Parts: sequence; C-alpha cells; structure tokens
Amino acid sequence: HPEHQYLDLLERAWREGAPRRDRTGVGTRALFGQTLRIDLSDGTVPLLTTKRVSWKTIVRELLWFLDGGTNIRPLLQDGVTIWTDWPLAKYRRETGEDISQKAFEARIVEDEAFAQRWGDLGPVYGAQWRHWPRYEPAGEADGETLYRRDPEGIDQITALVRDIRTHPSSRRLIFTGWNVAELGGMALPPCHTTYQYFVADGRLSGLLHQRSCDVGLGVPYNLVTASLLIRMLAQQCDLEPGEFVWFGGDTHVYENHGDLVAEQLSREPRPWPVLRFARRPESILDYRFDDFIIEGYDPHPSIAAPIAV
Ligand code: DHF
Ligand code: TMP
Repeated sequence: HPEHQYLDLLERAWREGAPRRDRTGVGTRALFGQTLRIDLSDGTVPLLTTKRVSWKTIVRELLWFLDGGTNIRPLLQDGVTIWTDWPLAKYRRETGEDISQKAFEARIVEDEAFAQRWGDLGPVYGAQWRHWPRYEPAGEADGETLYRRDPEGIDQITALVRDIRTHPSSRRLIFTGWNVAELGGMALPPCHTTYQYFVADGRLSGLLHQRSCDVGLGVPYNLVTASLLIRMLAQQCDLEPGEFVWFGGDTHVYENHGDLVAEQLSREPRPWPVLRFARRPESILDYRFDDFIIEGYDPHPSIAAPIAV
C-alpha cells in the first residue's frame, strides 16, 4: 500500500531524526531531503486512511489559494479554522488582550473592518500564485524612472495552464510562492514552496518541493493539495494524471507528536479513495467546492495533536 511510504517517513523521522531546537520552541526530530512517489493514474488521491484527514478543509483551502485569498475571513465563513492560530497570536501579542480563539474567529466573521485589520496573513500563497507583484515604468522625476505597482500582478496559475497546453514539453512549468522580497511581510513563508509539472505520454505529473514539513500535521494536507492540483490541471489541459513526486526539505516530527506517531503506526492502511469531478469547469479558476467528489473514503478515526505556532 502506498500509504506505507508516509508511515515509514513518520517512523524514520521519529526514530532517526536529528534533535533540533526549532523556531516554535517545541523541538523537532528532522531528516533532510526526503522523497515520496505517488501514482495518481488510477484516480486515487493520497488521503491518509490511518487517521481521518478533512478533505473538505483541504479543498476549501485550495480554492481560497486559487482565489488569491490571504485573509482568513472567507475560510472562517466556511468553518475552516486551520489558519486562525497565526493572526490570533499576532493579535494577542500586539493588543495584550487575552481573547479566546472562538471569540476572535467570531469577531473576524462578524466585523469586516476587524477582519481587514487582523485577519490577513500578509502576501502568502494566494497573493503570490495569482498576483505576483510587478512594477512598470510610470514616468520620470529628477532624471530617475518612477515605477508603479501593477495591482493585478502576474497570475502564475493562468500562465501555467496556458504553458502546459501550448508547450507541454517545456521544462519551465513552474509556479512558486517563494517571493524573496516579500517574505518579511508573511505570517509564515510558504512551506509548500515550488510546484513543477511534466507531460509525457498524455499524462501530467507534478512535483512539489516543500521546504519545511510537519510530517504529523501539515504533510497529510500538503499531499492532498498537490494531488488535487495535478488532477485539476490535467482536467483543464485534457491530460490524464500521472505521478506525484513529493520532495521534502527539512522533514520533521514535533517532539510533542509522540502519541500520534505511536497510534498511527499501530494502524493498517485501507484503500485510498478516488476523486471524481462533477463537471469540467470553464477554467482552473472556476472550480467550486461541489465539483470535488471523494468516493470510498473509510479512514481510521482522527488523531488529535497539538500544532506548533
Ligand atoms: N505550523 C505547523 N507547525 N505545522 C503545520 O502543519 C502548519 N500548517 C499550516 C500553518 N502552520 C503550520 C497550515 N496547514 C492543521 C493542518 C494543516 C494546516 C494547519 C493546521 C491542523 O491543525 N490539522 C488538524 C485539525 C484540523 C481541523 O481543524 O480539522 C489535524 O488533525 O489534521
Ligand atoms: P517554519 O516557517 O519555521 O518552517 O515553520 C512552519 C511549520 O509549519 C513547519 O513545522 C512546517 C509546517 N507546515 C507544513 O508542514 N505544511 C504547511 O502547509 C504549512 C503552512 C506549514
């Protein structure tokens, strides 16, 4: 079963990872430069079965990225709370107010001005994928060229679909969130950093370079997101899905995930579910939640684990 690749990685990182004091203060055990190879040609998606993973949350997050979103408000309106911790930590730090997560989330949903002030993560995924900043000459002053920021920027996603269609053998089928000039303004610099695609024999394969990988919590999400993207791009470009190659840089298990590791490794994987699309949307930007149909998902129960902020 292909899920054993993930389980082996979880086990090896836990057993053999180098102990590290990380940014969050929690501590991790880390391996560097790990690979998973997942066959998507049979229509399955790598939704883990050794614990329940909320594919609905993953779909909503992906649609939010593709919409260019960077504010947690639309996620919260859909009941998705996975990104709340970071704006919440900032709010508590800067106001000194000891607000609960629930109260903070309710305020973001109810109060648009509050959401604008406190709900934004900075120029993260959505901003870079759809509106990578671009500057255009806009006159002169004192012999110097003035530049104006094009508010639309560069739409890497639309460009990618165009390039896959017109130049399937291109070696430049890439998009990335790693905008060096803007990292400082982001709540978290992109973890799923760079995506690359490859077309051969009518199949679209994809590779994700993930610079930093929380194997217990984040990676199960990241595997699905990248696979959904391959399936959506393949559908849009009239290709069949091929292989998903996952490449992890700093691949770590947090020291407080020991119970999760033990519990998950005690379970037997079940068959992976199949993804079908309800229709073929007009463009890569027109997918809706209801377009994703997951069939045959019968996982073991979810496993709660603390997330390091
Ligand atoms: N920080 C850290 N330390 N690890 C991450 O995986 C991570 N992921 C981020 C942002 N910052 C991060 C964005 N993605 C969860 C999963 C993915 C994610 C953020 C949070 C999470 O907490 N998952 C839980 C429960 C989710 C739920 O509310 O349904 C899980 O058990 O999968
Ligand atoms: P870092 O910015 O110091 O690397 O911390 C980010 C943490 O979040 C790290 O543990 C990796 C994890 N992470 C994922 O694994 N996947 C994700 O999609 C995101 C956003 C974060």
